[in-house]
Amino acid sequence: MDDYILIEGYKHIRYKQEIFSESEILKKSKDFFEWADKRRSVRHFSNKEVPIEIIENIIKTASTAPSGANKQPWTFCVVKSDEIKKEIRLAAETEERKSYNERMSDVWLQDLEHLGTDANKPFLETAPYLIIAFKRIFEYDAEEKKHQNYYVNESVGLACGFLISAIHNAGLVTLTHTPSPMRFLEKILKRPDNERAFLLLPVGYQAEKAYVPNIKRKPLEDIMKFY
Ligand code: IYR
Repeated sequence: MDDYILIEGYKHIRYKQEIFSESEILKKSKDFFEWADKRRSVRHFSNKEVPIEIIENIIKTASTAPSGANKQPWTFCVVKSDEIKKEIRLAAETEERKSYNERMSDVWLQDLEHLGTDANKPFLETAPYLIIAFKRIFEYDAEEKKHQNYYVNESVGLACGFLISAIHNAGLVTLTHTPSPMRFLEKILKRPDNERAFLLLPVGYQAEKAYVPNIKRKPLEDIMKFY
């Protein structure tokens, strides 16, 4: 009977989240943190195949993120084709070389030094998949009329966060790659004019021997202020 109500004439269905005891919640929140804290941005990939169903599940998870007016303003392009990966790598490295050699300031380059990044992006060809997240800045209706989306950057940023967690949960690795400018991705993947490249994430197994920089997360007292 009471499994739905009407608000402004719109159906609202009953929602019931599982409830745990306080001690269970304490344990779950701690366990989840410790699991999340194991995630690292990894640049050394294995070329081992990953079934597409796993990528589909990861993308479905990303799409559970909240979004402005529930517009879900994202498209995730999945690249498996070796030819397209090569094309993306060449274009990304061309932009990156310009960035590292001319566009980035000395301070910026210094800030990146300890991470060991440079303009070479072999992972764009090694990883079995590249996922390119596009933000949809507006939508076309059936009459080709444009309708705006809301909080697009926040929404797609959240979806990418969910995506990264889903990748970590599956035991796979990724990194957030942002070749700048990224317009070449729209051209290579022939995306419609309402889409802008947002983030590029290679996905796969880590290389047998993968290395990550020895960096630390900020302590709680630096990131949390209690009032
Ligand atoms: N987009 C470049 C440079 C780069 C910038 C930042 I800020 C990083 O945290 C890491 C890299 C690249 O992908 O190499």
